[in-house]
Amino acid sequence: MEKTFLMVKPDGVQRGLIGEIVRRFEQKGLQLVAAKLVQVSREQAERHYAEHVGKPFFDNLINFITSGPVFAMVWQGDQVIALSRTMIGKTNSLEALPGTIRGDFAVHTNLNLIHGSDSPESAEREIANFFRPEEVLDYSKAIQTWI
Ligand code: FUP
Repeated sequence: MEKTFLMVKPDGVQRGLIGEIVRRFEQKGLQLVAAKLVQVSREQAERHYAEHVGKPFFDNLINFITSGPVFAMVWQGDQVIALSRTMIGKTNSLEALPGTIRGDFAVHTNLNLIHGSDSPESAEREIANFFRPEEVLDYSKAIQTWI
């Protein structure tokens, strides 16, 4: 079963949107296998956003993601990486459609509420940057057989 790393960013935590965001993924039928509130360090943030080093928005991005707690999660499900990115919506706020998390709640591209891994390789790297292996649980849901 595929896993992805999802993170409610500091703006989502400040705005009290953790519950709303978790609700959407639960309702969809995805499985939460790890979660915790984290104050991200600069080193951890720079590892997370390594692909953006040198870009004009990099410093702002690191300052933002370390500005307050984030809610880090691992979700599991069939094609969960693509599915969760569809539910999150486009990075550019003007392209994030209503019905998506960003489309419904975010106005700015840089205050866009939530991060989701974009490939299995990113998911593995990002999960390892936030969770020890034993924090990611393996459990079955009775309900899983008929969703
Ligand atoms: P996403 O995968 O949708 O979170 O987007 P990216 O990994 O491409 O970008 C990570 C973060 O960098 C975004 F959430 C916001 C920030 N960013 C900008 O501020 N400006 C840009 O042009 C692109 C990204």
